[in-house]
Amino acid sequence: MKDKSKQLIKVENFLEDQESIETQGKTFEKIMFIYSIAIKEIQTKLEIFQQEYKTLYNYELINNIKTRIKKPESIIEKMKKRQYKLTYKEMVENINDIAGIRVICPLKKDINTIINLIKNIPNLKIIKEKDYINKPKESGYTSYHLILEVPVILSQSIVYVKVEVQIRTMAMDFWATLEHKMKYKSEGKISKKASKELVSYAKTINKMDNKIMLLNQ
Ligand code: 0O2
Repeated sequence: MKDKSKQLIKVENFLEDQESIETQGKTFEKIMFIYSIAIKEIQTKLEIFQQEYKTLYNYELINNIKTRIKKPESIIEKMKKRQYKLTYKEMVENINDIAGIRVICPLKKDINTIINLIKNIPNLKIIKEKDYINKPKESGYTSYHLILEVPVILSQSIVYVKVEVQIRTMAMDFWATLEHKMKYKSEGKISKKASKELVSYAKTINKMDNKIMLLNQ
């Protein structure tokens, strides 16, 4: 039976309308607490799929699951870049990857299996999908992104928050991790020559992913 006493709310309504994010006080802690529960919920479900495939089907569907909450400095930087007002309301409405989960799998075909498993989790809403596998980013970046709306069940209310899930193969992850490090070290400015090389390595990795998948079949 449904618990009708629980109020359904979006995380936006949990906040003082115009409070500034830069103070990073109690409100920040409260919001991040809710995001961290949403991460735990999805992480647990993914770990169950991972174990299920291993135990029942003797198949390694997922190698690794990584989670993170975006650092306040990175949130503020992203908001400034996009010219949002630095309020919590703007933050939760517009920044989709405050809570992030990365799922790494062995083969390209596993990505679709994982997407379907996530889509079939009850009570989750998919609010955005980005297929950077069929349409890689200009940088060469490949991955599949799902932005989920996750209900976080608290004692007095159910709060909906967004979680970004990035799904990619080990090879894609190898490229993305190194490229991210290179960009981070050079504060986002890498030479044209290096960018071109990175795009070509991404293409090589994609070819390798396709070949390895065929080899496995
Ligand atoms: P970090 O450090 O990983 O958190 P949106 O508001 O969702 O429409 P957004 O957030 O720009 O737009 O989404 P996008 O570009 O689809 O995905 C953002 C995240 O994807 C990034 O988060 C990276 O994790 C990853 N990503 C996107 N493009 C690249 C890329 O070219 N190289 C690498 N290595 N990763 C990429 P952050 O906040 O940039 O970084």
